[in-house]
Amino acid sequence: MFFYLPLLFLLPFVLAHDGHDEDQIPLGYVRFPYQATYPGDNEAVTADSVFSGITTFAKLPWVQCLGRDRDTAFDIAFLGAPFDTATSYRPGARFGPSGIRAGSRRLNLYGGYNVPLEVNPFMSGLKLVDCGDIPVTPYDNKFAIKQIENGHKQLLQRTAASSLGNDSLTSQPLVPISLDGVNHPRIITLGGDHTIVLPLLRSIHSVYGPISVIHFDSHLDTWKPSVFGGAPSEQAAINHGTYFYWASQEGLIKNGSSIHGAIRTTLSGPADYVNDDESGFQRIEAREIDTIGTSGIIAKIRETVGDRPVYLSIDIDSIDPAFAPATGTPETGGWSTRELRTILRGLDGLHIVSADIVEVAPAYDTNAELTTMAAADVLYEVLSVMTKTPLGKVVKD
Ligand SMILES: [Mn+2]
Repeated sequence: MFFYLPLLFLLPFVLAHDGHDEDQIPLGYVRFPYQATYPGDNEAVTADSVFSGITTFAKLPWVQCLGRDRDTAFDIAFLGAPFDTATSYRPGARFGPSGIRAGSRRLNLYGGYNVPLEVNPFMSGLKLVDCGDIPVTPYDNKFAIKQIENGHKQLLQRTAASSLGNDSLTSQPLVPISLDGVNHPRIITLGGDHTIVLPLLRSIHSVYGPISVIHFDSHLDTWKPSVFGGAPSEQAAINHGTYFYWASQEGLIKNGSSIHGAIRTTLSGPADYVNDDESGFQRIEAREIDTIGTSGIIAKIRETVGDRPVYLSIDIDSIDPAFAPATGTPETGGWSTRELRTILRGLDGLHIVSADIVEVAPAYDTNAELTTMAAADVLYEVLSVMTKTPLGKVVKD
Protein backbone atom coordinates (compact mmCIF):
# COMPACT_ATOMS: atom_id res chain seq x y z
CA MET A 1 0.00 0.00 0.00
CA PHE A 2 2.81 2.33 0.88
CA PHE A 3 4.14 2.28 -2.66
CA TYR A 4 0.81 3.30 -4.19
CA LEU A 5 0.34 6.38 -2.02
CA PRO A 6 1.94 8.89 -4.40
CA LEU A 7 -0.32 7.74 -7.24
CA LEU A 8 -3.43 8.16 -5.08
CA PHE A 9 -2.45 11.71 -4.35
CA LEU A 10 -2.08 12.48 -8.03
CA LEU A 11 -5.39 10.96 -9.07
CA PRO A 12 -7.71 13.86 -8.11
CA PHE A 13 -5.58 16.33 -10.06
CA VAL A 14 -5.57 14.18 -13.17
CA LEU A 15 -9.37 13.81 -13.01
CA ALA A 16 -9.88 17.52 -12.44
CA HIS A 17 -7.73 18.45 -15.43
CA ASP A 18 -9.31 15.97 -17.84
CA GLY A 19 -11.71 17.55 -20.32
CA HIS A 20 -10.97 21.18 -19.48
CA ASP A 21 -9.71 22.54 -22.83
CA GLU A 22 -9.36 26.07 -21.49
CA ASP A 23 -6.50 24.83 -19.30
CA GLN A 24 -4.44 23.72 -22.28
CA ILE A 25 -1.45 25.87 -23.11
CA PRO A 26 -1.67 27.01 -26.74
CA LEU A 27 1.23 25.75 -28.87
CA GLY A 28 2.06 29.24 -30.09
CA TYR A 29 2.32 30.82 -26.67
CA VAL A 30 6.07 31.30 -26.77
CA ARG A 31 6.71 34.91 -27.68
CA PHE A 32 9.68 37.14 -28.52
CA PRO A 33 12.43 37.12 -27.43
CA TYR A 34 12.21 33.38 -26.85
CA GLN A 35 10.77 32.70 -30.27
CA ALA A 36 12.96 33.59 -33.23
CA THR A 37 10.86 36.14 -35.05
CA TYR A 38 11.36 37.05 -38.63
CA PRO A 39 8.73 38.98 -40.55
CA GLY A 40 5.99 36.57 -41.58
CA ASP A 41 7.06 33.86 -39.16
CA ASN A 42 4.73 34.82 -36.34
CA GLU A 43 2.40 31.91 -37.01
CA ALA A 44 5.07 29.31 -36.27
CA VAL A 45 3.98 26.86 -33.61
CA THR A 46 6.88 24.40 -33.62
CA ALA A 47 9.59 24.76 -31.01
CA ASP A 48 11.74 27.58 -32.29
CA SER A 49 13.38 29.29 -29.36
CA VAL A 50 17.04 30.30 -29.39
CA PHE A 51 17.99 27.02 -27.75
CA SER A 52 15.80 24.64 -29.76
CA GLY A 53 14.79 23.94 -33.31
CA ILE A 54 16.96 23.55 -36.40
CA THR A 55 20.19 25.54 -36.13
CA THR A 56 21.05 27.77 -39.08
CA PHE A 57 23.31 30.83 -38.85
CA ALA A 58 21.48 33.30 -36.58
CA LYS A 59 18.35 31.16 -37.07
CA LEU A 60 18.03 32.56 -40.61
CA PRO A 61 15.83 30.64 -43.04
CA TRP A 62 17.51 27.58 -44.56
CA VAL A 63 17.41 27.73 -48.34
CA GLN A 64 18.85 24.84 -50.36
CA CYS A 65 20.58 27.25 -52.73
CA LEU A 66 22.62 24.52 -54.43
CA GLY A 67 19.67 22.12 -54.68
CA ARG A 68 15.94 22.28 -54.96
CA ASP A 69 15.74 26.01 -54.02
CA ARG A 70 18.24 27.15 -56.66
CA ASP A 71 15.73 29.64 -58.10
CA THR A 72 15.31 31.45 -54.78
CA ALA A 73 17.13 34.79 -54.95
CA PHE A 74 18.96 36.24 -51.93
CA ASP A 75 21.19 39.20 -51.07
CA ILE A 76 23.57 37.77 -48.47
CA ALA A 77 24.06 34.04 -47.93
CA PHE A 78 25.90 32.09 -45.25
CA LEU A 79 27.54 29.03 -46.80
CA GLY A 80 29.54 26.27 -45.12
CA ALA A 81 32.73 24.79 -46.59
CA PRO A 82 33.52 21.83 -44.28
CA PHE A 83 37.07 21.14 -45.48
CA ASP A 84 40.10 20.50 -43.22
CA THR A 85 42.36 18.07 -45.04
CA ALA A 86 45.12 20.61 -45.73
CA THR A 87 45.94 21.57 -42.14
CA SER A 88 49.45 21.43 -40.70
CA TYR A 89 48.78 20.96 -36.98
CA ARG A 90 45.40 20.34 -35.33
CA PRO A 91 42.66 19.18 -37.71
CA GLY A 92 38.93 19.63 -37.05
CA ALA A 93 37.80 22.73 -38.98
CA ARG A 94 35.43 20.55 -41.01
CA PHE A 95 33.15 20.97 -38.00
CA GLY A 96 33.53 24.75 -38.19
CA PRO A 97 30.29 25.46 -40.10
CA SER A 98 28.08 23.52 -37.69
CA GLY A 99 29.99 24.89 -34.69
CA ILE A 100 29.69 28.51 -35.81
CA ARG A 101 25.98 28.04 -36.44
CA ALA A 102 25.60 26.72 -32.89
CA GLY A 103 27.58 29.71 -31.60
CA SER A 104 25.28 32.08 -33.53
CA ARG A 105 21.97 30.94 -32.03
CA ARG A 106 21.62 33.90 -29.69
CA LEU A 107 22.59 36.61 -32.21
CA ASN A 108 19.14 38.16 -32.49
CA LEU A 109 17.70 37.12 -29.14
CA TYR A 110 17.12 40.76 -28.26
CA GLY A 111 16.33 41.87 -31.81
CA GLY A 112 19.77 42.16 -33.41
CA TYR A 113 20.23 45.95 -33.39
CA ASN A 114 23.91 46.91 -33.64
CA VAL A 115 24.31 49.93 -31.35
CA PRO A 116 27.71 51.33 -32.49
CA LEU A 117 26.89 50.83 -36.19
CA GLU A 118 23.27 52.01 -35.79
CA VAL A 119 21.86 49.25 -37.96
CA ASN A 120 19.85 46.07 -37.52
CA PRO A 121 21.30 43.75 -40.17
CA PHE A 122 18.34 41.39 -39.77
CA MET A 123 15.81 44.15 -40.50
CA SER A 124 17.65 45.99 -43.28
CA GLY A 125 15.25 44.79 -45.98
CA LEU A 126 17.92 42.61 -47.58
CA LYS A 127 17.18 38.92 -47.99
CA LEU A 128 19.51 36.95 -45.72
CA VAL A 129 19.63 33.16 -45.92
CA ASP A 130 21.66 30.18 -44.77
CA CYS A 131 22.43 28.06 -47.84
CA GLY A 132 23.75 25.09 -45.82
CA ASP A 133 27.08 23.53 -46.78
CA ILE A 134 28.83 22.90 -50.07
CA PRO A 135 29.26 19.12 -50.50
CA VAL A 136 32.99 18.58 -49.88
CA THR A 137 34.78 15.24 -50.07
CA PRO A 138 37.20 14.47 -47.21
CA TYR A 139 39.10 11.98 -49.42
CA ASP A 140 40.53 14.03 -52.27
CA ASN A 141 41.81 17.59 -51.79
CA LYS A 142 42.02 18.42 -55.48
CA PHE A 143 38.41 17.37 -56.01
CA ALA A 144 37.25 19.11 -52.81
CA ILE A 145 38.89 22.40 -53.82
CA LYS A 146 37.07 22.21 -57.15
CA GLN A 147 33.78 21.47 -55.35
CA ILE A 148 34.25 24.59 -53.19
CA GLU A 149 35.04 26.78 -56.20
CA ASN A 150 32.04 25.50 -58.16
CA GLY A 151 29.63 25.72 -55.22
CA HIS A 152 30.66 29.29 -54.39
CA LYS A 153 30.62 30.34 -58.04
CA GLN A 154 27.14 28.94 -58.57
CA LEU A 155 25.82 31.25 -55.86
CA LEU A 156 28.02 34.29 -56.51
CA GLN A 157 27.24 34.44 -60.23
CA ARG A 158 23.51 34.79 -59.57
CA THR A 159 21.67 38.12 -59.40
CA ALA A 160 20.90 39.57 -55.97
CA ALA A 161 17.28 39.61 -54.77
CA SER A 162 17.17 43.36 -54.05
CA SER A 163 18.08 46.23 -56.34
CA LEU A 164 20.89 48.58 -55.34
CA GLY A 165 18.72 51.67 -55.06
CA ASN A 166 20.13 55.19 -54.89
CA ASP A 167 23.18 56.66 -53.23
CA SER A 168 22.23 57.95 -49.79
CA LEU A 169 24.23 61.17 -50.21
CA THR A 170 23.59 62.22 -53.81
CA SER A 171 20.34 60.31 -54.55
CA GLN A 172 21.96 59.21 -57.81
CA PRO A 173 21.21 55.62 -58.90
CA LEU A 174 23.89 53.14 -57.87
CA VAL A 175 25.65 51.04 -60.51
CA PRO A 176 27.06 47.58 -59.65
CA ILE A 177 30.83 47.34 -59.12
CA SER A 178 31.11 43.88 -60.73
CA LEU A 179 32.85 43.28 -64.08
CA ASP A 180 29.60 42.35 -65.86
CA GLY A 181 27.54 45.21 -64.41
CA VAL A 182 25.17 42.80 -62.64
CA ASN A 183 24.26 43.25 -58.96
CA HIS A 184 25.57 39.99 -57.49
CA PRO A 185 24.74 38.65 -54.03
CA ARG A 186 27.32 38.45 -51.23
CA ILE A 187 28.44 35.21 -49.61
CA ILE A 188 29.82 34.75 -46.11
CA THR A 189 31.61 31.42 -46.04
CA LEU A 190 32.00 29.39 -42.85
CA GLY A 191 35.25 27.36 -43.03
CA GLY A 192 36.88 25.01 -43.13
CA ASP A 193 40.65 25.40 -43.00
CA HIS A 194 42.14 28.45 -44.71
CA THR A 195 42.93 26.56 -47.93
CA ILE A 196 39.31 27.16 -48.97
CA VAL A 197 40.22 30.78 -49.75
CA LEU A 198 42.07 29.71 -52.92
CA PRO A 199 38.89 28.32 -54.56
CA LEU A 200 36.85 31.19 -53.07
CA LEU A 201 39.19 33.77 -54.65
CA ARG A 202 38.95 31.94 -57.98
CA SER A 203 35.18 32.38 -57.73
CA ILE A 204 35.51 36.05 -56.68
CA HIS A 205 37.87 36.65 -59.62
CA SER A 206 35.21 35.42 -62.06
CA VAL A 207 32.90 38.25 -60.96
CA TYR A 208 35.18 41.08 -59.80
CA GLY A 209 38.62 40.44 -61.38
CA PRO A 210 41.77 40.82 -59.23
CA ILE A 211 40.59 41.77 -55.76
CA SER A 212 42.01 43.64 -52.79
CA VAL A 213 42.13 41.39 -49.74
CA ILE A 214 41.86 42.24 -46.05
CA HIS A 215 43.23 39.24 -44.19
CA PHE A 216 43.13 38.88 -40.39
CA ASP A 217 45.40 36.07 -39.25
CA SER A 218 48.33 35.38 -36.96
CA HIS A 219 50.10 33.80 -39.95
CA LEU A 220 51.13 35.08 -43.36
CA ASP A 221 49.70 32.22 -45.47
CA THR A 222 51.77 33.44 -48.44
CA TRP A 223 54.52 30.92 -47.78
CA LYS A 224 56.23 29.22 -50.69
CA PRO A 225 55.31 25.52 -50.77
CA SER A 226 58.99 24.59 -50.37
CA VAL A 227 59.04 26.55 -47.07
CA PHE A 228 55.61 25.52 -45.70
CA GLY A 229 55.01 21.78 -45.94
CA GLY A 230 58.02 21.04 -48.10
CA ALA A 231 55.89 20.32 -51.16
CA PRO A 232 56.43 16.53 -51.40
CA SER A 233 53.74 16.48 -54.09
CA GLU A 234 51.78 18.88 -56.26
CA GLN A 235 48.75 18.39 -54.02
CA ALA A 236 50.64 18.88 -50.75
CA ALA A 237 51.92 22.19 -52.12
CA ILE A 238 48.40 23.60 -51.79
CA ASN A 239 47.68 23.89 -48.07
CA HIS A 240 46.48 26.33 -45.42
CA GLY A 241 49.84 28.10 -45.27
CA THR A 242 50.41 28.50 -49.04
CA TYR A 243 47.03 29.30 -50.63
CA PHE A 244 47.76 33.05 -50.84
CA TYR A 245 51.05 32.27 -52.60
CA TRP A 246 49.07 30.40 -55.24
CA ALA A 247 46.33 33.03 -55.38
CA SER A 248 49.02 35.64 -56.02
CA GLN A 249 50.69 33.46 -58.68
CA GLU A 250 47.32 33.07 -60.40
CA GLY A 251 46.73 36.84 -60.42
CA LEU A 252 43.65 36.65 -58.20
CA ILE A 253 44.90 39.32 -55.75
CA LYS A 254 45.31 43.00 -56.47
CA ASN A 255 48.95 43.63 -55.59
CA GLY A 256 49.76 46.48 -53.23
CA SER A 257 46.20 47.10 -52.04
CA SER A 258 45.91 43.96 -49.93
CA ILE A 259 46.79 43.79 -46.26
CA HIS A 260 47.26 41.34 -43.39
CA GLY A 261 46.25 42.20 -39.82
CA ALA A 262 47.18 40.53 -36.48
CA ILE A 263 50.38 38.90 -37.80
CA ARG A 264 52.59 37.41 -35.04
CA THR A 265 53.92 34.12 -36.38
CA THR A 266 57.54 33.08 -36.20
CA LEU A 267 59.22 32.84 -39.59
CA SER A 268 61.66 30.57 -41.36
CA GLY A 269 63.63 33.83 -41.64
CA PRO A 270 63.30 37.42 -42.88
CA ALA A 271 62.96 36.06 -46.42
CA ASP A 272 59.35 35.15 -45.59
CA TYR A 273 58.51 38.85 -45.37
CA VAL A 274 60.26 39.51 -48.69
CA ASN A 275 58.18 36.75 -50.23
CA ASP A 276 55.07 38.21 -48.58
CA ASP A 277 55.83 41.61 -50.14
CA GLU A 278 56.13 39.92 -53.53
CA SER A 279 52.74 38.27 -52.98
CA GLY A 280 51.22 41.76 -52.87
CA PHE A 281 50.46 42.28 -49.16
CA GLN A 282 51.06 45.07 -46.65
CA ARG A 283 51.30 43.93 -43.02
CA ILE A 284 49.95 45.02 -39.64
CA GLU A 285 51.51 43.07 -36.82
CA ALA A 286 49.43 42.10 -33.78
CA ARG A 287 51.69 44.04 -31.40
CA GLU A 288 51.07 47.31 -33.29
CA ILE A 289 47.83 47.55 -31.34
CA ASP A 290 50.00 48.62 -28.35
CA THR A 291 51.37 51.60 -30.25
CA ILE A 292 48.77 52.75 -32.80
CA GLY A 293 45.64 51.24 -31.25
CA THR A 294 42.53 50.05 -33.07
CA SER A 295 42.03 53.44 -34.73
CA GLY A 296 45.55 53.40 -36.15
CA ILE A 297 45.01 49.88 -37.47
CA ILE A 298 41.70 50.86 -39.07
CA ALA A 299 43.36 53.87 -40.72
CA LYS A 300 46.15 51.69 -42.15
CA ILE A 301 43.65 49.22 -43.61
CA ARG A 302 41.47 51.92 -45.17
CA GLU A 303 44.51 53.68 -46.62
CA THR A 304 45.65 50.45 -48.26
CA VAL A 305 42.32 49.33 -49.66
CA GLY A 306 40.81 52.69 -50.61
CA ASP A 307 37.41 52.46 -52.24
CA ARG A 308 38.25 49.35 -54.25
CA PRO A 309 36.11 46.20 -54.04
CA VAL A 310 37.54 44.10 -51.23
CA TYR A 311 37.39 40.49 -50.06
CA LEU A 312 37.57 39.92 -46.29
CA SER A 313 39.11 36.74 -44.88
CA ILE A 314 39.18 36.22 -41.12
CA ASP A 315 41.22 33.46 -39.51
CA ILE A 316 39.83 32.93 -36.01
CA ASP A 317 43.46 32.64 -34.83
CA SER A 318 43.80 36.40 -35.32
CA ILE A 319 42.04 36.51 -31.93
CA ASP A 320 44.16 35.51 -28.91
CA PRO A 321 43.69 31.87 -27.83
CA ALA A 322 42.55 33.21 -24.44
CA PHE A 323 39.36 34.24 -26.25
CA ALA A 324 39.30 31.75 -29.13
CA PRO A 325 41.25 28.60 -28.27
CA ALA A 326 39.51 26.25 -30.71
CA THR A 327 41.67 26.60 -33.77
CA GLY A 328 44.24 24.62 -35.74
CA THR A 329 47.39 26.66 -35.06
CA PRO A 330 46.85 28.94 -32.04
CA GLU A 331 49.34 31.78 -31.43
CA THR A 332 49.46 33.73 -28.17
CA GLY A 333 49.83 37.50 -28.16
CA GLY A 334 46.78 38.16 -30.31
CA TRP A 335 43.93 40.64 -30.28
CA SER A 336 40.96 40.33 -27.98
CA THR A 337 37.55 39.59 -29.43
CA ARG A 338 36.56 43.17 -28.55
CA GLU A 339 39.54 44.62 -30.44
CA LEU A 340 38.85 42.60 -33.59
CA ARG A 341 35.16 43.56 -33.48
CA THR A 342 36.10 47.24 -33.15
CA ILE A 343 38.47 46.97 -36.12
CA LEU A 344 35.79 45.24 -38.21
CA ARG A 345 33.28 48.00 -37.44
CA GLY A 346 35.97 50.40 -38.66
CA LEU A 347 35.53 48.88 -42.13
CA ASP A 348 32.10 50.51 -42.34
CA GLY A 349 31.59 51.97 -45.80
CA LEU A 350 34.05 49.67 -47.62
CA HIS A 351 32.77 47.60 -50.56
CA ILE A 352 33.18 44.14 -49.04
CA VAL A 353 32.08 41.84 -51.87
CA SER A 354 32.18 38.64 -49.80
CA ALA A 355 33.85 37.31 -46.67
CA ASP A 356 34.77 34.22 -44.71
CA ILE A 357 35.75 33.04 -41.28
CA VAL A 358 38.02 30.01 -41.15
CA GLU A 359 40.02 27.66 -38.91
CA VAL A 360 37.32 27.26 -36.26
CA ALA A 361 37.85 23.73 -34.93
CA PRO A 362 35.13 23.24 -32.29
CA ALA A 363 36.65 20.09 -30.78
CA TYR A 364 39.25 22.27 -29.01
CA ASP A 365 36.70 24.74 -27.66
CA THR A 366 35.77 25.30 -24.04
CA ASN A 367 32.47 23.99 -22.71
CA ALA A 368 31.33 27.62 -22.79
CA GLU A 369 31.66 27.66 -26.62
CA LEU A 370 34.00 30.67 -26.48
CA THR A 371 35.41 30.24 -29.97
CA THR A 372 32.24 29.49 -31.91
CA MET A 373 30.51 32.38 -30.13
CA ALA A 374 33.42 34.71 -31.00
CA ALA A 375 33.26 33.55 -34.64
CA ALA A 376 29.52 34.20 -34.82
CA ASP A 377 29.82 37.63 -33.19
CA VAL A 378 32.65 38.61 -35.52
CA LEU A 379 30.43 37.70 -38.47
CA TYR A 380 27.62 39.76 -36.97
CA GLU A 381 29.87 42.83 -37.32
CA VAL A 382 30.73 41.84 -40.90
CA LEU A 383 27.05 41.36 -41.71
CA SER A 384 26.22 44.74 -40.16
CA VAL A 385 28.88 46.51 -42.24
CA MET A 386 27.69 44.72 -45.39
CA THR A 387 24.04 45.62 -44.92
CA LYS A 388 24.97 49.30 -44.47
CA THR A 389 26.89 49.57 -47.75
CA PRO A 390 25.38 48.43 -51.04
CA LEU A 391 27.85 47.08 -53.65
CA GLY A 392 27.30 50.03 -55.95
CA LYS A 393 28.92 53.27 -57.04
CA VAL A 394 27.72 56.54 -58.53
CA VAL A 395 28.89 57.01 -62.10
CA LYS A 396 30.13 60.56 -62.54
CA ASP A 397 29.51 62.27 -65.89
MN1 LIG B 1 45.29 31.34 -41.90
